[in-house]
Amino acid sequence: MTAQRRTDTPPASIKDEQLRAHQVNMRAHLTTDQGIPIDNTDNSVKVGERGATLLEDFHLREKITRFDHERIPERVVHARGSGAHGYFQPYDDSLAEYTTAEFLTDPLMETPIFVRFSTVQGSRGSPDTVRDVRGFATKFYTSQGNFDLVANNFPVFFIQDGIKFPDVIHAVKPEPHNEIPTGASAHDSFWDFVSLQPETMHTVMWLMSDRAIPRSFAMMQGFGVHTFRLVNAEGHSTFVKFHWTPKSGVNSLVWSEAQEIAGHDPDFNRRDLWELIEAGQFPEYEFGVQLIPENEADRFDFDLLDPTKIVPEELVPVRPVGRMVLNRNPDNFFAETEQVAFCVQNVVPGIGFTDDPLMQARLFSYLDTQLTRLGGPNFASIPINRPIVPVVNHQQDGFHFDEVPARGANYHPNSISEGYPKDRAPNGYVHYPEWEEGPKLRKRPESFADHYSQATLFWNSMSPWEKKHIIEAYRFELGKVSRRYIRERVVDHLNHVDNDLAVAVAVGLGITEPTKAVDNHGRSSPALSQTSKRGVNGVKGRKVAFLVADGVNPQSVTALREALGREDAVVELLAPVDGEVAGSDGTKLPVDRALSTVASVLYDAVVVPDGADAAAKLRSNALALHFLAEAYKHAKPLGVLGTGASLLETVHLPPFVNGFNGKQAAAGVVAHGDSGAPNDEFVTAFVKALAAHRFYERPVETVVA
Ligand code: HDE
Repeated sequence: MTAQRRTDTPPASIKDEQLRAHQVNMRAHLTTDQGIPIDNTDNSVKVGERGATLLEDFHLREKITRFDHERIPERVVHARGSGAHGYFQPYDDSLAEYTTAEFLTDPLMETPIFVRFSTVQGSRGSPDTVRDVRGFATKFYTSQGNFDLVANNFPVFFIQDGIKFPDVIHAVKPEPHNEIPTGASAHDSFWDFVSLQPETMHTVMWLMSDRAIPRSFAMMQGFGVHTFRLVNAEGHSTFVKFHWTPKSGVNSLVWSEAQEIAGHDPDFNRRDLWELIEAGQFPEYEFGVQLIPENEADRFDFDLLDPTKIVPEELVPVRPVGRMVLNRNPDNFFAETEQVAFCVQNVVPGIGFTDDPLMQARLFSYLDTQLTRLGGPNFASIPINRPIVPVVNHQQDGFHFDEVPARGANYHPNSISEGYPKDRAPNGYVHYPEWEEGPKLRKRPESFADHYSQATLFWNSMSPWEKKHIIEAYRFELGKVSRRYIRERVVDHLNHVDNDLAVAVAVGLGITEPTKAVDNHGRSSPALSQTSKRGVNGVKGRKVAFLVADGVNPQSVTALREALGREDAVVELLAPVDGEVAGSDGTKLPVDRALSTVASVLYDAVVVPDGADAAAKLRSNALALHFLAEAYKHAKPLGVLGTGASLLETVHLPPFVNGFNGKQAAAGVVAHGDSGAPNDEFVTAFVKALAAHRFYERPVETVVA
């Protein structure tokens, strides 16, 4: 049973209506691009039935030509992405003190948005679940024009100055001689760059953490990274950091699982986003700001203009100011998700830039890249990119110009059109008049020199399981690096972050353990740990596999399935073969999928219902046993009912080797000893375990799966 499909259609926004005006009614007869009705699209025009094809066949030529030119260049980074429509709404008008941006200050205003999530390194067809940064770009179609918040799911970036962007991207992308690897940073050139550019250290810690393998786009944070400005009606500026926090908690996969998913379902995150929205389980994110008065910018031991630094939440709390809901899937991937063009320079009155040198380079790059990618300067009038407010100016002509400007002057000032269109719009955009003076220099500031303290802060803030995963990730990535001296240089840098970390990585790589180079400063920021952000807001959209076979006790299936459905979780019955299984009382239960077509890595939890005959059949089915053991290894909640518990013994899961008696349950293993329908206590405990997501404290080292 899948979760209830959406029956209510979200109300159309102005943006939806604008897009609908471009929709094509396909319930008609075929025509050519010129609108000429087509008689037959299955055969080309030939001389006789078997003779030469004629050049005059304009339909053949047009059809083939259009096909030949279907591809546009993929994005140079963030090529693989998934989009969704939705809306943003501020909670109240409290930001009016800081900004004139209407969409942030009018609580009655629902601003239409389009979001595109992405990976960075891989090409358009690469798998979703690779270890990588995730893009989280939002286009707000505001009453004052488009605001694009082109964010990532990490709050920091690899480099401090945009001039290093081509270098870091060349280093991480597939190597130029053989175009290997796809969707991975585990190769020599990336780590060579990292080892020579220590400003990468902080962001690389995030990359080695589970943040780089999110369970769902609906379960990851988003960060504007740079310090922006909010500017109020008096022209006063306040520094601001932008945050998205998912309402479903921040949850991740584990690495071996992520790798397997890449084979079983390369579209895992894309499918999940699509299905959540189709089922009406709309992903939601809270929008938050960290506000820093300009005169307090110097109170930190880092530079606010340095994009490799966070402002710890303990120093400046994140103030929740609004929420975003994703409630509509695109109608067409190419028209919307592929052609959407985010540009960092798209800001509205009330929002401004700073001198962050990474941001400054981005202000150039995004518009520039669209010129090639979308074939010229008119990309802003592609339907998905159009603002919802009128666009009036003297920009004209060029490839794909699709406006028909009214007759009159095409310059400013003019008198023949009575001066229209006019400048000096009320609340027209004014660049913040920051006072600047100094010599022209190609130089990094001294205040950007500390590359280790915040990497250490991140490390210190991790829970034991997060630290373990980080060590394993470094061992994996550097283990794929063939040049030993690169491995050694990275470990040397890690030794400046934390000696325990460096030693643990060195041991895994079989290289000399470094002796302590510096003292760990001992500071931490609890908000950085995923443990502070997991398991909130129930189990909406979580997928639970029920392993069933002939002889299953239907009572033990139905009650739990209904209870989980009420919580908006998705339940699927998996059996050795497709079709249906016969319950112990003769009831037929439809099977959702045959075990051979799925894998445990595609589910969040596993239930083995009661039923002696079913349990016996599953105990002799390697796919079922592997499914259960693997889910256990990946720290997932397991529910076992009555005789279903016998499967745990068969796969020799550590706490059960001496026989399972219903009381020895390990963390996240919820057992119901009796046959028959599970009681409320079991259901509550299982839902709670599902919401908690994973039980990393479980001993899994000896689990063979
Ligand atoms: Fe980007 N980035 N970037 N980036 N970026 C692009 O623009 C660039 C950076 C981010 O879903 C490109 O339209 C430079 C930080 C996202 O369409 C390109 C620098 C952050 C997306 C580009 C950065 C991002 C992009 C490629 C350093 C997080 C995908 C295609 C100076 C705050 C947007 C395109 C989408 C895409 C340049 C660094 C986020 C080439 C030069 C920092 C989410 O213009």
